[in-house]
Amino acid sequence: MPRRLPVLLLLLAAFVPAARGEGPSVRAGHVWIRQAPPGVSVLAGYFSIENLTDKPLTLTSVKSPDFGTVEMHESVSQGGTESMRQVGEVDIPALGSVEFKPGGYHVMLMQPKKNLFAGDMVSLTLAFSDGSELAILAPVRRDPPQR
Ligand SMILES: [Cu+2]
Repeated sequence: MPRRLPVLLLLLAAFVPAARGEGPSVRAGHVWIRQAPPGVSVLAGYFSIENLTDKPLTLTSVKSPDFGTVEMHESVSQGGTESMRQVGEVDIPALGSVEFKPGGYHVMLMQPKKNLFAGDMVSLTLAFSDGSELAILAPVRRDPPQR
């Protein structure tokens, strides 16, 4: 029954603005991506996320149009050995924040679609458990930004 489709689309259109009207639930800061050494096609990205709501939130995914795959990782040191593991999600406490930084949480940006150098900007989209998304622009840098 093809005549049903326009009605469904109208309903969806009516719902989307309502969901957006609640304002941002998160804020990002200290955003940067470390330029990869020559010959390395995996980059690490860092940022802090602040939960502006009074309810716990979960960061459920990070995506970028400039990379084939983006994973969330956590660096762990065990018995003097540094390693990292993939994490499916990261909790951000109510009115709290989480830091993605060297030696801790980071995003692993893999399968780059172009060469990226210091000064380039990468767009990232962070998705959260409340259905909200945050689009951020991350500068590629050789060194961490000054705090
Ligand atoms: Cu990693």
